[in-house]
Amino acid sequence: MKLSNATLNDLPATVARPTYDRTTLTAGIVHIGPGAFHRAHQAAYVDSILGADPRWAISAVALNSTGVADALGPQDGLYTLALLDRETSHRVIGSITELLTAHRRDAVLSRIAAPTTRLVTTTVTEKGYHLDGTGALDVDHPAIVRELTGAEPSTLSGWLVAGLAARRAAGGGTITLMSCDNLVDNGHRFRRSVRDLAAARDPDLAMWIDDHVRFPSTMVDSITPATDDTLRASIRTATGLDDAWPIQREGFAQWVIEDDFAGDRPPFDAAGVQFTRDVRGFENAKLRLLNGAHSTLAYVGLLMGLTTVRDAMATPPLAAFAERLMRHDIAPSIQPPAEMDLSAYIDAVLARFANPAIAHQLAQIAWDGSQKLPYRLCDTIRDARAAGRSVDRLAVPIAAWFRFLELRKDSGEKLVDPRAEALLARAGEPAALLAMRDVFGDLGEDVVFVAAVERAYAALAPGADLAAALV
Ligand code: CS2
Repeated sequence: MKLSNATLNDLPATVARPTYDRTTLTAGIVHIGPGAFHRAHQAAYVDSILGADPRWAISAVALNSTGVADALGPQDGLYTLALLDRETSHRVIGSITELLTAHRRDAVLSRIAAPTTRLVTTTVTEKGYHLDGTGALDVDHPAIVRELTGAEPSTLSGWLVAGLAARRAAGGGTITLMSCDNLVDNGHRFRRSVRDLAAARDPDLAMWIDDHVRFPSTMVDSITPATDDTLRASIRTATGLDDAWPIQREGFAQWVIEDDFAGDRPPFDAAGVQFTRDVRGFENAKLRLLNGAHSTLAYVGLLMGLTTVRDAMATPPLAAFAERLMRHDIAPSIQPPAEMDLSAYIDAVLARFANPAIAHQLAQIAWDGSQKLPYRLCDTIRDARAAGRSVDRLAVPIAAWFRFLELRKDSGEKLVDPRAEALLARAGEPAALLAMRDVFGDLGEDVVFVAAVERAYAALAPGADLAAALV
């Protein structure tokens, strides 16, 4: 039997399920990019508030594939979320009430235009915003070039410009657009990607956006390993039902949102979301400490032949290196919000990484290094240089990334990165990689940093004692 509205009551009592009447829901949120992270994180928060306010259900829009719609459509949008903690618990999430794809252009645009829609959220990963190294819309990107000449929407910015134009024409009123991706100042960056395209295509629309659209920044956090066969099998055992696409994540989740909405906002506070005027301290702590250390474990761990974050944390020289990096090299660059104790935050992140219930693939974290490292490590390195601190340790994950690129080049295994071609062409040449301004900006001209990377790169040579490089 398949999970669906009709079989919800067949679930065992141990599995939590929607306590609200799904037939009374209206879609107040359009979410673009309903991948695993969205379904693990935001959709679960929404599921928690729909009993109190049924106006915030989610219309999920997948721009690049039909996989989610194909899997969840026959299940009425329902799916199971496994929370991997000391004990695993299961919860069926009911907040997605509509599944759209790019094939249904008019339905997507009308959903963005509808007055009942008051929030558009996105998880399209760093590369989905098509920004250049300065944070403006990348007008040289081929997909953006096509959109500038009036082609049908294909990028996030293109869809939103078309959707907001439809909203303006329909008198749909003010709306909030909220990025839930791991970018510094994600609200500001999201605004650039949408507004720059609108300004080039239709200056009146750009002015309408200034008056009607807010772009709050957010910090999102929950470790979400990709769905695998082990999960599928355990879900069948726990629920007694077939679920075409269950999701897993750690028990911990955090969501901090800048309180800058156009009109009313979902009552997320009741579900543990923090609204704040200043989200920057939270974003920096999370991106630099958690994601920066994650990428470090990924690249160094893969060089050491390890597979998961859990294994990396069980490898003393690497776990100790990640901790030193966080405490001595990254933490000094962060001004935490008053309520945050950075040392306790680091302890908690390290404990989460070591969670024995989670097999989080290092190879998954290693994807898209060219898009992630600028936020995760390069900003920290820039701050350390400006403050006169050593960057020797911070150079190690960068050098490990360079060695990882060589591994991929030599093995022929696919390098998952939108800049794969340029990266593979430069693999083996640290100076050429450091000259990529879209990744390193002016850091590539900083002789102290370049020398530190070259030393770390030599220490991480194939066959070298890698533990010795982790000082
Ligand atoms: C990870 C993140 O895949 C990655 O690059 O670092 O997805 C990380 O698990 C999340 O940001 C945690 O909130």
